[in-house]
Amino acid sequence: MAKDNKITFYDLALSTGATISPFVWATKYALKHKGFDLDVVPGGFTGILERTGGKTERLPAIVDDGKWVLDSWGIIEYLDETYPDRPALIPQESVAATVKALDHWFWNAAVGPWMFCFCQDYRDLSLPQDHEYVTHSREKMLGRKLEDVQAGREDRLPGISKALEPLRASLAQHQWLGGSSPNYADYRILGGILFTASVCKTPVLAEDDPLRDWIERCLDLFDGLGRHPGLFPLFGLQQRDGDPDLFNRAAGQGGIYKRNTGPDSTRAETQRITEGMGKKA
Ligand SMILES: N[C@@H](CCC(=O)N[C@@H](CS)C(=O)NCC(=O)O)C(=O)O
Repeated sequence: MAKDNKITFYDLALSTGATISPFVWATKYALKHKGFDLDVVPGGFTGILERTGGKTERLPAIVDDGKWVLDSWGIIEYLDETYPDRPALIPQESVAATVKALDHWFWNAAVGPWMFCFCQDYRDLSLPQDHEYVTHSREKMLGRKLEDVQAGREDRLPGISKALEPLRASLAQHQWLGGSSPNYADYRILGGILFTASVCKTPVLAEDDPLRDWIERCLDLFDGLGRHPGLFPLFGLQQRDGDPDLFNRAAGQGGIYKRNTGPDSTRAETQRITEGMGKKA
C-alpha cells in the first residue's frame, strides 16, 4: 500500500519541464485518477537505466512502497488490481478491448504523423545532454534526417486534423470517452495530444475544433495537470486554399447518428437516391 498515499513516478521531460512521452502522460493521469500523490523523479532521455538503478530503459515506471511496476499498460493493470476500491481505470474488460483498438487507430492517424511533423522540434526541445542521443536514435527509427522528416508539415497537418472524426463523432454525444466520467480511454488519447502539445511549435487543430471542449475539460482535471507552462498552443491551425476541411462541419449524419425511426426519417434520402430511376435514356 502506497505510504502517505504517494507513488514514485519516473518522469520523462523536455528542457521546458513538460513531460514528453504519450505513455508517461497517460500514466500521470492514471495515478491521479486513482487518487495518488506523485513523488516525481525528473529526467530526460539519457540515463534512464542509471536513474532507475538498472530496472528499465523505457518510461513510465513507478515504485509503490518498494514494488517496481513497468510499462504504461502494466501500471494501469497493477493499479486496478491492487486498488480495486479506488475509481477504476478500466471498469470492465470491454473497455480494455476498445481502448486497445482506439489507441492503435489514434497512433496511426495522429500520434505517429504528428511525430513526423515535429521530430526536429522534439530534438531541439529535449535537454541539451539528450540532443545527440535523440538525433541518432530517432533518425535510425525514422530512416532520414530529422529536418527532412519534419519538412513540409504545413501540407500534412490539415489531413491529420481531418482524420480525427471518429473522436469527434463520439465526443459530440458523450462527455468523456469513459461516458459520464473519464477513464483510461480518455487518458490514453489525451496522452498523445499532450505529447503533441509538448512539441508543436505550430498549432495542429482549428480554433473552433469540436474536440476543443473535451480537450479543455481534460486539461482542467486534477487541478490543471495538463496546463503545464512548457506546452505549446494546440489550437489555431488555419485552413489554406486547397487544404481539406480541418473537421467535418456537416457532422451529425450517417452511422449511429442517423436513427431509422420509420419511413418519415428516410423519405428524403430515398427520394434523392431513387431520383431518375426507371426513366428511359
Ligand atoms: N510499451 C511501453 C513503451 C514505453 C516507451 O517506449 N517509452 C519511451 C518514451 S515514449 C521511452 O522511454 N523512451 C526512452 C528512449 O527513447 O530512450 C509503455 O507503454 O510504457
